[in-house]
Amino acid sequence: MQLEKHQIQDLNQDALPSHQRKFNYISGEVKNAEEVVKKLEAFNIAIPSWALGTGGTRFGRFSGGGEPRSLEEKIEDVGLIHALNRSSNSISLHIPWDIPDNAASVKALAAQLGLHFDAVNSNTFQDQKDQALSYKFGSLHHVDKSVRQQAVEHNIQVINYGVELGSKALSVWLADGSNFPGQLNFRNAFQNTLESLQEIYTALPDDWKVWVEYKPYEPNFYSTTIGDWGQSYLLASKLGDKASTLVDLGHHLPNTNIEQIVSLLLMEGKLAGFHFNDSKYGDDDLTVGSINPYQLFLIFNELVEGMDARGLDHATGIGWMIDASHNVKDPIEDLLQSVEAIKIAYAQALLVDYKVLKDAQLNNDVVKAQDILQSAYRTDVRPLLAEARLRAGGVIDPVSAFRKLNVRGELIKERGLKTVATGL
Ligand code: RM4
Ligand code: MN
Ligand code: MN
Repeated sequence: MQLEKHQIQDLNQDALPSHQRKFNYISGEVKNAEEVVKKLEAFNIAIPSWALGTGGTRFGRFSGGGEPRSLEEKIEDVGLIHALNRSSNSISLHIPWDIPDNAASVKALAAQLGLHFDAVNSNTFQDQKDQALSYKFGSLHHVDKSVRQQAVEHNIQVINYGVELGSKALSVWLADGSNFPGQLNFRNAFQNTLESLQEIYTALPDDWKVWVEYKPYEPNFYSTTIGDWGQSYLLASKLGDKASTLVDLGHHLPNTNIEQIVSLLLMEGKLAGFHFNDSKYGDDDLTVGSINPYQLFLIFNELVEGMDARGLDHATGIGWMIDASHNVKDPIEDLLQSVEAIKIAYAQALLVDYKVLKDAQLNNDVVKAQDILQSAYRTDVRPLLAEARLRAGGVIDPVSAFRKLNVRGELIKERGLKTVATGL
């Protein structure tokens, strides 16, 4: 299914008068409205191929129907998201959940929908059919060299797929860890991981990067070999310039100050990018901004200030991606909400006057500093987002457009009610 231009225009026609009123109001209130709209237009967030179907937990999975049955259909779904919000112009593949057997035709389909391929992700946390050796006790950190070798080769194969698709980064997340004290020698596990990553690093093309993701627990519950940003940063530093640390918002213990981590990684030139989601307890993979939108804003506040300090382009300086799972929502609606939440936080951060904030900091004016941040956070920037979408050819209100156009109903007609997408 593809959306026609006239469908989008018709919907916008109805919503225009109300949008115009709100946009005029905020343009009068905010000094840099025009600049913010331009930046929002340029800002895109990659959609993960594994999040287009219904997610599940170890207790069950409740499919909603019309799920993509193939990589091609997943690309079409991202095409639909992008047609509505004009902010999701790339897809990130998880291999082997999605194997681009025919790279040329997959690439052509994506290009036709205005999409390209973001980072490719390897998977050594599950055993695949026909796999010689098991990852039950880990992959790149494994005590057995031949298991490590198998995992290294898988990562190199993923790079090769990515090269064919035009990706520029390999994202590595390892489930490697231990479930019980004494199971593992921490130093050896770390050293093995480093050596395996070094082999993968050597296989990277010149213009590629490797992103090292960390996570404190799950599936292992006593230790994870790349468990926090310090361990990831240590690996990335030892590997070299092409390696950096990927921050997944759900991969922190409760109350961790993620914005401070982000600020320092950025300062060191070692922030690869993000996996956006939200959580209450752990790696809950909930809709971005659904639980703690203020934290998301504070992260963007550090990002904007830190990226400007380093002269980085906001849209392309680091990787922006969603990593979420949808157990009870329509996956496309959930992703539209997530993209919206990310862009809201970004726009609010763009409202912060960093000169005035710096002044407040230098004068230890704590009250003023808090006020500057919270005033930006409490500004309703949604009309700025809608304006950016409108100018880029998208819809004023993506979720309501998705519903009015009965997109899910059409997808169910096309694909059936009982389809199951590969992924989380
Ligand atoms: C992990 C991690 C990875 C993701 C897998 C599916 O918790 O977030 O980034 O690829 O889940
Ligand atoms: Mn992740
Ligand atoms: Mn995760």
